[in-house]
Amino acid sequence: MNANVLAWHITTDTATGQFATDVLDGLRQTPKRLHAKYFYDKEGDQLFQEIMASPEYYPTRCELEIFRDKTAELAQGMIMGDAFDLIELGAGDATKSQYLLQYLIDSHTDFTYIPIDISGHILAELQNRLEREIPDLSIHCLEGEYLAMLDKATTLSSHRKVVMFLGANIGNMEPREAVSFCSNLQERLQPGDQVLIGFDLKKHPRTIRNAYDDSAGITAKFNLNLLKRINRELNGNFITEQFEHYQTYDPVTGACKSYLVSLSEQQVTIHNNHFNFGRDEVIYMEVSQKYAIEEMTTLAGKTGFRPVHNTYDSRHWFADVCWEV
Ligand code: AVI
Repeated sequence: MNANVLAWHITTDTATGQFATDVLDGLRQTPKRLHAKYFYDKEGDQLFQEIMASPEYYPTRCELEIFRDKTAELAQGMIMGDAFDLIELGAGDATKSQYLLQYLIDSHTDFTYIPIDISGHILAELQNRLEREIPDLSIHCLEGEYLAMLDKATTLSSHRKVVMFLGANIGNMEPREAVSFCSNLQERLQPGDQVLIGFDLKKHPRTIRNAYDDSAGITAKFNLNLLKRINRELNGNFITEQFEHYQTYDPVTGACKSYLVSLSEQQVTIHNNHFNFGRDEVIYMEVSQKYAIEEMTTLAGKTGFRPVHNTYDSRHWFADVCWEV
């Protein structure tokens, strides 16, 4: 048994096993598809940092502008006198939320910051840094899946909850998935609890397409890296030069989708599973859904929330919306 096969057997019921199952299932579908959540291995994280720094990728800078320049506006709905828990789903390094945390501390607000992330390592670094930079902050990290940890947070305290889901991550859900995600969130909250969600808005179609098809080709590398990851971790033999990144944006539906196109007729093998690709056949990789203001409001209404306030960046390209149960 070679090392790869051995590794395969050892890990079939772990995270790698789930990765394998999702990849094999996805490539058996028509059209073939891979899940964008698997973009983020070490190389993928690094490429995503480069995307965020690229001149074309505007969403991160827009949301940063909101948190840096409109902090009081963001905070206005949250501060009600009573203590609350400020929960952040997928906190990462909290670059944006740190402005809000500092603002709430400076205005003597009684709250506990509860960052949730699947990476314990990221949380440990975050906690260390915030304890140094905002010494008065009360922080309680929760490592795990968003909704499971949200359930845990509700058992930790009976305080009012404000749940943040930033970074236009909701855009990486198909519209029907966004509905079920928001409904699941709403079911876990109590009347008076709030959510603060970051949405990337519809805008000139070329601006959006360029953001996902940058001239330096970083987004292309980001997508192709998932094929490399499959080769590395699942004993695959994708020839990445035989695939090309292709981006679409439909200004009517707001769906911005990325694909990898097979440049030849070819067969790919992933641990004894064979997949045939026709020339020009695509793998659907990711949706980054863009919203109109009315579409955000409709989503709130469908999932049991009442829209309270939208905070925009100066160009109205991005919105952080506050909804209440
Ligand atoms: C993480 N997520 C919100 C990014 C987006 O804009 O959809 C991921 C991304 N994919 C390509 N570029 C950025």
